Amino acid sequence: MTEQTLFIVKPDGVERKIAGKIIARFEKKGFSIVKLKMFTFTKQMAEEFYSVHQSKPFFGELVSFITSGRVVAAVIEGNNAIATTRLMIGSTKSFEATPGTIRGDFGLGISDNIIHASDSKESFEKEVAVIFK
Ligand code: 3AN
Repeated sequence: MTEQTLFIVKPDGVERKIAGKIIARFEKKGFSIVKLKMFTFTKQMAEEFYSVHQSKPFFGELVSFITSGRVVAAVIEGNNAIATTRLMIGSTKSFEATPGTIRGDFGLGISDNIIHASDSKESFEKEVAVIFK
């Protein structure tokens, strides 16, 4: 089933100059890049993007981290894109993420966990509207 999803290399990934390596993993897997953009989140965009987490204790930290530097956002397309991309990024807590996943290979953080990816078709549609409007 061909579908699209969105991922974002977070400020820590861009700062560490691994955005290219991360994009290359998705290309190597067979996904096509449909849209690609480097930008810095405004506070307003970040609050909208992460609105499902508004009531969580880490919401402030989330917004402050994602707005802290440039990010690279991509829309990619391919078979089973949403679930496969979630497998490729690994668990939220990078220090627990399986080696071989992006978080498992590149980091140890939670807020600074290198990459975001949409977790459902509904999230994708909402997120793409915030970033590529
Ligand atoms: P994922 O990015 O794996 O889908 P979510 O949706 O549970 O994870 O959380 C969204 C983002 O919130 C994560 N990428 C992470 O940066 C941050 N986050 C999640 N849990 C925590 C936590 N306990 N402390 C700080 N930040 C967190």
